[in-house]
Amino acid sequence: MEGELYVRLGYTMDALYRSITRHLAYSLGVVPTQASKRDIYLALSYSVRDRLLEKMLKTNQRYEDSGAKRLYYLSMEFLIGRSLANNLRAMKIYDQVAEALELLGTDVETICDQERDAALGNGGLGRLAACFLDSMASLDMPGFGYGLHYDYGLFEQDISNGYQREKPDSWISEAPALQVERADAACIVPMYGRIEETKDKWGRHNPLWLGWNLVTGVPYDIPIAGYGGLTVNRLRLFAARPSTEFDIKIFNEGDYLRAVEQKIESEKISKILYPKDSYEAGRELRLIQEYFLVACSLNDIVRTYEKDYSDYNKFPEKVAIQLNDTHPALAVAELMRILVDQKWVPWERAWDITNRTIAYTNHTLLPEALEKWPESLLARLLPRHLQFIYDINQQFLDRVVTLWPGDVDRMRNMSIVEEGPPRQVRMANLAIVGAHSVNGVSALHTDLIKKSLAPNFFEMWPERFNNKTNGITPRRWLCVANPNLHDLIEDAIGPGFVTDLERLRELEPFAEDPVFCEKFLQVKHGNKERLKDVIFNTTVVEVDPASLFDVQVKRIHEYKRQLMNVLGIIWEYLALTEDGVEPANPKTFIFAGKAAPGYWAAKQLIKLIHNVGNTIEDDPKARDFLKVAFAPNFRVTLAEQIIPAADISQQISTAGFEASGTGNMKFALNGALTIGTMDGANIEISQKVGRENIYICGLTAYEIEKMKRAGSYKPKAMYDKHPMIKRVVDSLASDRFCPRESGLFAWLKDYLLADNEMFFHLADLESYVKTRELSTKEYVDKTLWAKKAILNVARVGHFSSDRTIRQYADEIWDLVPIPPTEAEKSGKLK
Ligand code: GFP
Repeated sequence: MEGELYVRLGYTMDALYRSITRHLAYSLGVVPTQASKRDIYLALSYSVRDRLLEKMLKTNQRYEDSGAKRLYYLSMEFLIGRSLANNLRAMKIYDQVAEALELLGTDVETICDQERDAALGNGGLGRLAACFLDSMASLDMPGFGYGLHYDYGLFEQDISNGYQREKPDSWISEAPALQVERADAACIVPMYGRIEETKDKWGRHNPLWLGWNLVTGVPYDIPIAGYGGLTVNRLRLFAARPSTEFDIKIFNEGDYLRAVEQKIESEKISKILYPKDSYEAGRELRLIQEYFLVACSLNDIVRTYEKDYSDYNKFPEKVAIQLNDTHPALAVAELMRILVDQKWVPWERAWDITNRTIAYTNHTLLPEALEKWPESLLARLLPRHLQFIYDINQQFLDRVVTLWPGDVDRMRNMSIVEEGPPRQVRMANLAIVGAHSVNGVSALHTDLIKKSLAPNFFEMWPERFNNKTNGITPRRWLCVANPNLHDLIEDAIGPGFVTDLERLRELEPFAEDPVFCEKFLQVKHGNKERLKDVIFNTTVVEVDPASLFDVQVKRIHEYKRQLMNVLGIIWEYLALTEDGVEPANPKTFIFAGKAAPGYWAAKQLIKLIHNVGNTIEDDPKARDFLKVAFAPNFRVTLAEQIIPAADISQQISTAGFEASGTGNMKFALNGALTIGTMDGANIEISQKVGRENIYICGLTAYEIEKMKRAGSYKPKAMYDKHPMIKRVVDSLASDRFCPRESGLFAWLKDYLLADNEMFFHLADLESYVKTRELSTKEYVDKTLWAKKAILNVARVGHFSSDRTIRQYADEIWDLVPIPPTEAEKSGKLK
């Protein structure tokens, strides 16, 4: 039955082989016998793309026929990584392709390995967006991503003498095999210009936005395959192009160079993804990018809506828009502008429509990440939008005054416009006022939004605030990243858990089964062997798979406390070399992560990790017990190689700072035990896996908050009192870890001992080190370890992004699945 279906779908080995060789000849112009791996990768990608596009068109037809509501996920970042292997698994053609590639004298892993990552994101927020796209397609939901088609993704990281060096990541050469250009759906985006105050024919105030510059938004569609391959949604990424190839007027005036300059100016908009923590540097371009995304997306959304409806009152019943952080918050003003200025919807009704359509997700409480834009910049770039923002603010503050007459402080705090100098527009306030839903990404984070980020808003609109704890897609983070673990689980509990992850619970009894435990440990060992090669090839550090792999991989940031991990390593190193205390098991500390190019402290941390590693390696007393490896150029693909090989997952952010984390979920799903603080989703993970199966340490968010308020954190006193803390900190201040660069890390002593040290490193250090010791001891007992690890796998089903997306769909979007028709399922054309 399935065989027949595959013939009809063109998914047999024969059909795939023919398709690949056809693309080799007609898309690439090479004969199979002379094809390079890269040629074969491209030909296979085109073959897969053909099939995905066919399904994408059918899916779209299905959505159109059903008249279903659609969700648009607006995000400046989509960290998709590689697509090919994921698509092969989703379409269930991995084995057929493997056979076809054998005929071409190669193998599927080698070919999939040719693909470059699409690194169109920085970290958690962008990867979450990619997991959500996967879940929406896998759940047959009409949900679409809208983003920017950056020429350059996140920079590539090289390490030279322990220092990070950045190189451009030219992803664009990769793109054609993944996407289709949709020039037919291009749109025009106005910016700059001036307002002319006029009156309409009834004498009403009628401001006109004139004299703008125009930029064209050209969409590129990347098909997103749901698991099973029948529902294929799309991620639409907009590239900026000049509104005409060259400005004819300037060109005709004979100023060829200025015309070329203007072309380059327009294309700059989608050139590069801004690294996090660097928005400051090019502020104006970043704001233009955000607006460009919003303008292109809304244009597309409205155009799609108008194919079926002319009455805008129905808009919120047919359209939901989710803002991934405040980056696309201008959507509030843009939708108002479209409705009021272009569709002649009265202001009040337009506001109701806007509010019922838009929802906002907050991903961080870090004050520096809360976007504010100078009013003067907005006035220049988007004069009409600024007028809408003023009007929205006025209406809103009128309500605040009615509710709390005379409470000037509250008004000042809630206003969308912050008093200057300079006056600034607060994007979070705009998003909260404009959206009908505001959600955090873990239970603790949502609680903190209500209590500390936006308490006044919460008091005004308690029903608007809700939690949606993050999740991850098991398709990528288990099937693709850890196929052997997937197969082992499938042998134990049968198929189907990949789309129903709570079913992993059925694994629980296997935690007591010695045969299963043994196989589980073997899978882990195999993954460690593979990672050993990856590390050796990129760092020349030789790690031992029999050692405990203790892993911290994520963006380098002070709040994530890679520094505390290093302090822990130094502690163990000093105990070993000076006090003769050996760790219970040899340990390999694996780090990976990028530091924003302008973030000095984070870059110093990378150097410190390398230097501590080198010092240990050079010390014969230490090198057989401890090892440090920093794997360069962290990206989705590297995460897929590292996470399945981890024994310990370090999730040690200062409590209250990590909104959720998603790495924590990926590691637990792959059978690593977490050492973590009570932060973000760690708390919910500990509730699910059980406190005996996770290593919790450090202060809670509320304890930290209390100490901050009381000013009672005195790190210097801890240093004076605790001899080991003193030894660790003093070793940093000495040249022990920088013999050839004297004084390099001396700043860290002052940093750690300052009363205003924001991340409470020393407050948590002792508890952290003790917890690490316990975990290393327990690691020696393989039966106990396997049991705990298996229970982690069995109990993290809750953290599937399918669950998260269902909650968004039910509680925020009012979105229902539109499953494939019988005709689609049987492969018959409609
Ligand atoms: C942010 C938060 C994380 C959270 C993700 C996704 O990540 O705690 O898990 O968003 O919600 F900080 P970054 O984009 O900052 O890495």
